[in-house]
Amino acid sequence: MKPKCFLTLLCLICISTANFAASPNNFAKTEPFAIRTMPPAPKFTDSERQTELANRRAKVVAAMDDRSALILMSAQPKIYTGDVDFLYRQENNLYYLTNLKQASSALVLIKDGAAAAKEILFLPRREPSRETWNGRMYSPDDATRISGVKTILDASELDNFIQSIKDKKLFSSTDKSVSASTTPENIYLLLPDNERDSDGMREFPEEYKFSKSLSGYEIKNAQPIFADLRVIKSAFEQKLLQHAIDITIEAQERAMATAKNVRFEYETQAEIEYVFRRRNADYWGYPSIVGCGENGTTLHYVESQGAVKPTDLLLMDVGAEYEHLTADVTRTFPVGGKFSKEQAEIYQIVYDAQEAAAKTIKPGAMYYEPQNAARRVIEQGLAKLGLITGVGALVPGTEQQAPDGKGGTKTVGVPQFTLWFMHGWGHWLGMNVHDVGDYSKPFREGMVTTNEPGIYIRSDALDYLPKTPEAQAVIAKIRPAFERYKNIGVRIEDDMLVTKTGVEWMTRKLPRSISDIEAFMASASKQTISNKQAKQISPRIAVGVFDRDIIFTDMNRRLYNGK
Ligand SMILES: [Mn+2]
Repeated sequence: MKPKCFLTLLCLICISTANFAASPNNFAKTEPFAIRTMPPAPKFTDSERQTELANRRAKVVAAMDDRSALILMSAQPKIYTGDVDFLYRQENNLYYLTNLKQASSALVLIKDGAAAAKEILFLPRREPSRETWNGRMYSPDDATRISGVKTILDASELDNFIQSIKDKKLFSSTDKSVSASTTPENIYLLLPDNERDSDGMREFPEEYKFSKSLSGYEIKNAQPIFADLRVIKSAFEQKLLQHAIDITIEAQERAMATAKNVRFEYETQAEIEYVFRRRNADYWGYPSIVGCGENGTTLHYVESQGAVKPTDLLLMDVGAEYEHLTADVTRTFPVGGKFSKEQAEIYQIVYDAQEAAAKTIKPGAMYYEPQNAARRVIEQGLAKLGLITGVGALVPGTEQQAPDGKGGTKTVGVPQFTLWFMHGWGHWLGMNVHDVGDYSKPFREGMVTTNEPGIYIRSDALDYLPKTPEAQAVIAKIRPAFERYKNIGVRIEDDMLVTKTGVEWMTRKLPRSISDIEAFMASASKQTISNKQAKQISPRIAVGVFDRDIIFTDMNRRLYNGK
């Protein structure tokens, strides 16, 4: 080690030791500031995976009524354009119970009073013509080895099964090898469960149509069963999710370190998604948000066409997806390596809000507790900077009288702080970026939530306030601060695992405090970007995806199948 390097390192250690006292999750305690190659993917044996999946299926069955059947259909391919599809993604709950990515498949669980439920997997038969075009399909043995489901029927039997349900007859496969001993009374399907999907056409149109074609059954929505299970992450899932988060941390660090050489946002997006692909993520869990300067004030900005300027903050809200589990991590950092006074003032409020929220999370606490803690800190901070007229101040014109619970009335309305912090504090994280789970139940060990306060000083925000004297008076009061902080957008988002006693920051390795970010930028931007790969690379079980019979002409069929 050269003396100069050693001095630099010593300085960094001093900085990091000082920071550590203030921030228990400081990443610099044990590691130098550099872009790290994160650990390799977790590995599971066939038996570990089968046991995990069998446990999940057993829990689903335990939650079902007796004499009922659950039918899970694979996701439909989604059209990108013409005969080109988007990348295929399996329906989450089918994947949750089988880890199978094959299209045109279905899983049926039948609970008929017997000790063990019947599990039937309907799987399309391997076909040389299809494999030639789209790659290898699972054999029944592959499917059993991956999922642990032992009864595999050809997907063509699914029609018979559906017909037997419609006719209320006992199901028997064509070769009589599989048959049901009873007919179910209730059918569980994935059905719409919120106001954004009231006609069922957003996510589960086939299931919804099927449910309408059945009579004489009680049709039950399987979603609450899955939501209750998926909201708690097993040790197996925690390892996979941690890997998705680790890939995302590596990507964020690379993006921060390369920012000084970047001219446009799409280049930073490319640095991030390069790491996703290189670390064999499935994909992103949601389109990458990379916004510089005022673009950072648009919550879901995905165009990435703006210039990256050294005097601006760059906001990156990105998440790699690995084995159907997605990270969701936001960092906002100064492109030039140093926060300006105004940027730092806004950033510190958001940071403090995050810290305050995290301290309230523990088993038994309610979701509104961190939400309220974060809001309180942000409201106080905005009042101090003069961006709102005071704590508790309302947007003029939104005031209403509401019962105060003591026989009188009180004034309620839209709080002024929501001009600058207009989204929720966090959400469940898992197979969906905004994952399933009931927000009205207390925190339990194994839940994973994001912690993502933000402040966005949008340049047109004041234009939409009412043109009343009251509103104009508020605008006049906050305008000087508004002019000072205009176009600054800051979000900090971390992924938090609820533990027995509190919370674990799954994203703790990624620099987050102002001093850590500045030290990281100073150190990592001098580094040559390493293309060192993790020691262990992790290719995964491949499966060809097909559904488009349009390309399988008669000639193909005769060529490959001889008929
Ligand atoms: Mn989020």
